[in-house]
Amino acid sequence: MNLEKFERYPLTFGPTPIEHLPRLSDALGGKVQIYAKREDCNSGLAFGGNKLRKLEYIVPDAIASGADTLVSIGGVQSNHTRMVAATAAKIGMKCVVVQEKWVPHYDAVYDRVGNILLTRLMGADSRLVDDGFDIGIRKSWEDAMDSVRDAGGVPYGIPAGASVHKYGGLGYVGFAEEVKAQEAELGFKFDYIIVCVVTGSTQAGMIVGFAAQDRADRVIGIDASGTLEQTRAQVRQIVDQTAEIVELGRRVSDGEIVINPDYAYPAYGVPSEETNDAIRLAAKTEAMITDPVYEGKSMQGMIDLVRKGQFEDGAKVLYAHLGGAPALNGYSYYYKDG
Ligand code: 5PA
Repeated sequence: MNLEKFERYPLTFGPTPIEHLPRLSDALGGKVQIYAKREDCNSGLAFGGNKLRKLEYIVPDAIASGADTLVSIGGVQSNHTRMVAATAAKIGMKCVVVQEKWVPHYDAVYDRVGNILLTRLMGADSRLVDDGFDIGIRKSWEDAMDSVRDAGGVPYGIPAGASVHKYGGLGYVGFAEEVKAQEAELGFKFDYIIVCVVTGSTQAGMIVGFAAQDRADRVIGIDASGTLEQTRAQVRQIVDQTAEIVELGRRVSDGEIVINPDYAYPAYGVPSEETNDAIRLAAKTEAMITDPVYEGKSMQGMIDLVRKGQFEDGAKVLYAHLGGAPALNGYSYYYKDG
């Protein structure tokens, strides 16, 4: 496998810390030890998160293309569009982000606080549109690219979640290599890795990276999209494309792509009561803040799987915390009593 041959523009602090979560582990019976890899603390750019690892491999291509404007897309409270806006500010480009109505959630300040507030603050042209949830290539995004061209600019398109981009999977191949190096220092190996999945390139990159270590099936994706088949197909496609460009040297089998659909209810972007309880438990035991759209659902999934005895006694579980806490501000009513 060869990740080194790709140019990387640093946007993060470097390897992210792995933190033991003893109080959460105890609260769940103490038979499984839970750790978190803190991707949410990976950068000083606008609170960081998983998109920056991906964007580190995309920025060199954007600069080389001669573009002057990054164009991307997400929901109203998208973390990804916040990260694209941050990246554009940092590298001195303009930024247009389309923010679709992906979430049936109603809150008076939903489009004023959290991610979208930060996105605007960093100078991005944030365009609200009424289209609903879809992780694929969108007309609204293509329209935004055209509008930049019409104004004499040179756009560089980054799809939802930086996922179906030719280099979208590379960042999380690097994650797997980083975990391996950290395990050597820690003196033990993780038995399972838990990761939230929506547009797919985070898990897909991990699958390719861990496939090189023959343990891709230990990466358990917790779906938060609610559109399992589309997400699964997108993960499959990104796995194949990424495996090819990093020269993994073999095909990843379907059995190595593990996605659990049980926690995405009631809908993308809407937390269940169980999601909110998971968010509260992680906050109260470890001061680890998760959000109602993504990490709260993977936290819920991990908690439920531990409680159900899905992991053998003594197992070490690594929760990939991918960021996303700013969205909490758009959901304040759920948490008015904690
Ligand atoms: C997101 C995505 P993938 O999209 O790579 O599968 O990652 C899922 C995910 N956790 C997990 C957090 C905090 C995320 O932000 N967010 C999207 C966004 O627009 O913010 C791409 C959907």
